Amino acid sequence: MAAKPDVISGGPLPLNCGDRLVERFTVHKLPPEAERPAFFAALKDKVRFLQWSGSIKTGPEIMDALPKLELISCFGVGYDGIDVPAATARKIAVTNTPDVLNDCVADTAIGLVLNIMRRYVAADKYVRVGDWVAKGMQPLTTSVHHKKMGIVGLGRIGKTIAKRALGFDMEIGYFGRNRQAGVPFRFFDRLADLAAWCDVLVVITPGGAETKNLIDAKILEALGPKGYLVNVARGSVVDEPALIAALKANRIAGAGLDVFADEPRVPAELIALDNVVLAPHVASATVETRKAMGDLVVDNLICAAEGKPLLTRVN
Ligand code: NAP
Ligand code: 8YV
Repeated sequence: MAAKPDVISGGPLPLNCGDRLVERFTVHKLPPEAERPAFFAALKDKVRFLQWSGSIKTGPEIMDALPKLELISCFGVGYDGIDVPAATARKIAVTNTPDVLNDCVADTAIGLVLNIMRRYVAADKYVRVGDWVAKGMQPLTTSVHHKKMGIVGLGRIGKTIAKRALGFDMEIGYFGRNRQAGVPFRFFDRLADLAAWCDVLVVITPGGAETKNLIDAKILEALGPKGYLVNVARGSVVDEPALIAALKANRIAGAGLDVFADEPRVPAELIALDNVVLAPHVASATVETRKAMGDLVVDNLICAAEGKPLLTRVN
């Protein structure tokens, strides 16, 4: 029987996806940073594949340390940690896990919209700590239905969020670098105009240098004291200190956040605020979706090992 191809694993795969990997590959677990030069040197003549995460910072050093590298198979649709031009220049393919997570991420975005505008997390706490008895009714909240949702990045997930928002009779506008074909929603070519127009701004662009601090103090000012921000994209897309300042001064009404600038560390100032709802980067984190993502990571590796076309190549 032919030897199994070698793969470096950048982290555990969910559910039984790791078993599927081990069945077909000899798996080498990525060690802590300090041990990596020796680890890569020992494997440089045989490793062609990485089972990876798009958040692992992966530049030319790693690629050059593994000269036989053919594929970086990332878990997650976002791959902002990977230097894709450097990979392309070395004829290394990069794959991700698009589409299989659209529904879950959209569900989470809507969950955050509902939670921050209707204050359901606060309502739960209100009952538990006895405020209902002690103080009477919880203060009134803000309706979601028939409000205006601004979507920053109307891609695969953005369109899925829009579909759900239509179920709440919301009006939808969007911003991106391009007008999207075949959508009935209003396109804004200036992000500040979208922020000023909408009641809730939902951010779902890729991360990375191009979108860094796209949501800055000016955009938050345009969103205004009655506007809400929901970020399910990447922490880097929002200027976090500017967001904290705006929330503290009630210059925006509130924020629902699944992603942060320095995960898993969330600034204490943000945690202390009661006009935010926080989640630990769980938008795609269901058994069903994580299994589909893990399977896609393994399927891309199997395709590469068998010389077949990759399923979800990004370069
Ligand atoms: P996608 O289909 O590629 O959509 C991305 C959208 O962002 C496109 O509409 C694109 O439109 C827009 N965009 C790209 N660069 C932009 C820029 N510089 N300025 C403004 N708009 C820009 O990607 P997707 O599958 O929907 O995923 C989007 C992102 O969501 C991922 O990359 C990931 O970072 C994040 N995500 C987060 C979670 C989570 O757990 N919280 C889960 C999944 C995904 P134009 O090209 O027209 O600009
Ligand atoms: C994952 C994500 O939580 O797909 C993405 O881009 O951010 C999430 O689905 C993440 O990739 C897991 O590490």
